[in-house]
Amino acid sequence: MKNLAPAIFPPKGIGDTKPSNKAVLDWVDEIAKLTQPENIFWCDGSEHESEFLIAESLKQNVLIELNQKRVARSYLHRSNPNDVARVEQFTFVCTPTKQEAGPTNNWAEPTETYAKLRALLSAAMRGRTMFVIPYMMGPADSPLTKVGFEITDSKYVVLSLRIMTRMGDVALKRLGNDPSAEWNRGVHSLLDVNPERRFICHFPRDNTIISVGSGYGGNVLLSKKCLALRIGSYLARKQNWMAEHMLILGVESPEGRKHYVAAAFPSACGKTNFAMLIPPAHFKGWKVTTVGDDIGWMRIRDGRLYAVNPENGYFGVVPGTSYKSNPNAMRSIAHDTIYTNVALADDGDVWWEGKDGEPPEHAIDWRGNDWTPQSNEKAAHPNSRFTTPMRNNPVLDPDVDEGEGVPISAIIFGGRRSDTVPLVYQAFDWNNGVYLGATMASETTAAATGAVGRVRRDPMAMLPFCGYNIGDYFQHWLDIGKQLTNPPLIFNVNWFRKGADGKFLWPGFGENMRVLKWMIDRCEGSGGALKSPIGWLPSPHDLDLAELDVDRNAVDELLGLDHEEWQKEIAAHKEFFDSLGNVVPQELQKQREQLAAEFKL
Ligand code: OXD
Ligand code: MN
Repeated sequence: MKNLAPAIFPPKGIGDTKPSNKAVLDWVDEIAKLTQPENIFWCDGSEHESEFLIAESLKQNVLIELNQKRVARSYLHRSNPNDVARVEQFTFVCTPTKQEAGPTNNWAEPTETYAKLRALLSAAMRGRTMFVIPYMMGPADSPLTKVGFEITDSKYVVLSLRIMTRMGDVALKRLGNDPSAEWNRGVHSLLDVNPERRFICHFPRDNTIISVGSGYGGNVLLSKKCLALRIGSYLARKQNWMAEHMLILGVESPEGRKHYVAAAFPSACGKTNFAMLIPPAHFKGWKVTTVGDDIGWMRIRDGRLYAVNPENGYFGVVPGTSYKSNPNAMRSIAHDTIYTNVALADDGDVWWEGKDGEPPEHAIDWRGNDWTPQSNEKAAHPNSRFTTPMRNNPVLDPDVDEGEGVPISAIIFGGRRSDTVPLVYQAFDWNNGVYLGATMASETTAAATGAVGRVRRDPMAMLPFCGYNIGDYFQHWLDIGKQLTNPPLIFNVNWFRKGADGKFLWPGFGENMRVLKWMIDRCEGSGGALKSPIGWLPSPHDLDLAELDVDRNAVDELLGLDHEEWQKEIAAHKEFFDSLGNVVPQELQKQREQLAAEFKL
């Protein structure tokens, strides 16, 4: 079976950095007794350790060496073909009551689930190495920062977490020796990578995650979706902060005025591209910088929201990434990157659909089979990924390590919608913005297993990631709003609207700067807009469309509201709220009724 490599025995000085916190040591002891590994490897995230683990991974075929002249210090990993995306159907929130997990989560009773998982983990690491990884989410000195430990039997997880988190000594220092300090317990085992024994379980009350049977990043890099979002959102509500599925970017005018915006788009809807946007030539002197590409943690300070990116790297979708679509991502992944499930060209370079240049005449596809441009199969899996350090990003924001976070001027929601939803509009106020986020929808993508292209409601892009009752989550948003004296403006965008010919109406990518600029103008009180039933809409002349090759009719269509489409949309909002039972806050029901009245429903 792929990935199930035997134990490794490191030379002295590697794999022996034991934490001193007694609570951690007791827990590791307990998991080792249960899983019975051949040995325990205490990770410290050092260069030395990483070199050793890469060498072992190459020997055991967990990693494949790439042409180091083309992609320096970079490797390819192939996951089991049955294990290539997040599995929402096998993801559970295990709270004492089903009510606490709410209508959008799979719920499982904690005691029974612990017993089931303990049975699966019993002797699961026999003959293998158990790695203990200390990591930190957030800058070293941030009040938002959290410490986690992940136990895993996968070297791929160790090497990926070294990129994705601040790993090792920094985390141990942050935790200290207090056995009652808050830290997350994560246990991962590949087991036999069998979908029938694949469970991603969260125990928010215990700050614990157990993930078995998968090797795919979103299911096993427990720092990311599991801690930073599911457990994170649960802690955030309790502790009065916000854990959101949001990119964070900085945008600076030629005069040096800088704003930060946070944007929640569902998985594989262009968060990484937007966070690394390069303004078109017409916007000379404008700069966009990245704070984060996937997750934003925000807290209130002086009546404003301040955000940090808890992560240290990017786990991005590869297909479609090119020098045309996202030059900064291409530069980021040109070295020190782990690729998962892309194709391997005969010259040892990586290949994927949508990469610049001609496809290779022959390659090995993501499954390990021969591939040519004539093949019916894709060379790279549609959800193939790069894992790359954020320090590789040429436009990394200088304040990415700022513990206080960056002040957020605007929050943007958005999804993939072929119709109905205009290119951009602004909510009337915070509560109306919360309604807008709560009712957002998107066509599904390959980031999770299941049908692709189906419109589903994905509130705040958190449907798969909210670790508690979604009604309480909406209320938390409303409650945060009450504490803000200087709230961010809230917008909705849709880069994906199509015309009657089925083609995208908007060019997207760098041209999204035009929309971003209008949002910044609105933040500064200068941008024009018309009041519409759904919010403030720009008219074509409010957007800077100079030197853009999009015809006037397309712009009208992009900014237009179709009465019948919106009647259907509002009916779908009602259907969605009804499907949640009676958890939706009154304020949001009121917002919906007002909107329905506007459309004579
Ligand atoms: C991701 C996702 O990997 O949202 O970021 O699925
Ligand atoms: Mn994501």
